Amino acid sequence: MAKEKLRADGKSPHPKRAGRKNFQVKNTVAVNKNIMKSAKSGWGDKVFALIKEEEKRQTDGLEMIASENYVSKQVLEATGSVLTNKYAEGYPGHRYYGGCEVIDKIESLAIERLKKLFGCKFANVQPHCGSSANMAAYYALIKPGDKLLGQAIDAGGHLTHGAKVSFSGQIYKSFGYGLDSKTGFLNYEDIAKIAKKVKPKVVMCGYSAYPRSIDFKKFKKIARSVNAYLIADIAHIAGLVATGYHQSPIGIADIVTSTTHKTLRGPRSGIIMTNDEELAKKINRAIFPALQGGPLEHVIAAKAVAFGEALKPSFKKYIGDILENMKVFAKTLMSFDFDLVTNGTDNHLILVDLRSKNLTGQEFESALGEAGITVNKNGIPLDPLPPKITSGIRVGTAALTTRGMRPKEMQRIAEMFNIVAENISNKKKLQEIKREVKSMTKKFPLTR
Ligand code: DSN
Repeated sequence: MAKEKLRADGKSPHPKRAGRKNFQVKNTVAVNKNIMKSAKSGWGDKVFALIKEEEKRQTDGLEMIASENYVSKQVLEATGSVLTNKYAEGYPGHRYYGGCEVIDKIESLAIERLKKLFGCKFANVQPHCGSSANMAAYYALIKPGDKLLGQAIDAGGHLTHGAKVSFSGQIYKSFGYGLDSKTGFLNYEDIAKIAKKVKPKVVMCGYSAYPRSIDFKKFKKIARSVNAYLIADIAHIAGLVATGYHQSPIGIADIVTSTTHKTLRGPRSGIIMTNDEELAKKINRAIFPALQGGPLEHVIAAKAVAFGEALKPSFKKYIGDILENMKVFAKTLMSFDFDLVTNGTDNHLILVDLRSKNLTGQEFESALGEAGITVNKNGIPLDPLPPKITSGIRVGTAALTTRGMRPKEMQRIAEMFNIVAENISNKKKLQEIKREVKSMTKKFPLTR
């Protein structure tokens, strides 16, 4: 029975056993202990069968979404641990529930490691995600109706930086700055002019789809010139900042927010940092009790593990490898006449402008998907097409670098992109590439 192949609905394919449940969850501790083991054990739960299916998808394909990565086994285990059972509203030493003595040690460890990693004085590790980190940063600094200036979403900004469909564009009076229409780079003089006109209370910098470095000092000057606070959202470049491959906003921006699952290679979550003690208190109150209830201590434990991994010298090498891989990938793609926004990249991602290839982002994302390569369609600056179609794609190298892929593979993958672009409707060719992708990924297993 244990070895019997299961259907996705968790029922046995054996006709006599088909109606029966394959297992009963006797205790949740056993379930949480090792979810991947459970998925493989043949217990038959429908969810575990689907998790297994997703694991296979992640293993067999080339993951090139710039905001994704593969976490270590230890991060995965902490995320799936018994800590999910515990309520711990409050902060270490000041909880509203009993039995938090171990949880306190775990959360304190996460805070200490995070402070060491980024060299900051105060850190909050409770935000459930990047959006809640940004929400708490605003809550700590401004009131509903105050003015917020962030990068427009169609210029690479994030929803929470003031987009009208987000709370940030509805609760606050939001204004957007764009990119230089000729170069695609940030134009600090233009941003300063907009800030002078708008007079925001908060300037937000840091982006989801910007392939170049950010000068936080210039942003600070702009913010201070209009008496505004500066928030830096380093969600994408956190790993680069932590290892010195990108200027750090710590000590420059008033508040720094981030996710932990992109180049930082931790669990799906958020963090907030500052060097200002008064702001730190406001941030803590914003997260709890204002915006969140019980912290996800299993995820906080996984963050502590990931921060520990990021403090090791091998993580610095890893980030260097991501950047080298991206340089090679971008150069090879350009040799096939793909246009890149800003003509290149300083970080882990590129934005490909597909107009010269006569393709939309949607078409290329879908064809690459058929070939086993996952990317996301992405608007380019001043994109004439709507967000569901777009004229571009965003591509990153963080996840493939985690698998151990290096410039040789990057070159071949860029060639595959070209083959897919030239054979967009040729199903046979796309299947051929998919087979090649599968054999390439076999050489770079996920369990490390
Ligand atoms: N949605 C994320 C990204 O893909 O960049 C940003 O939070």
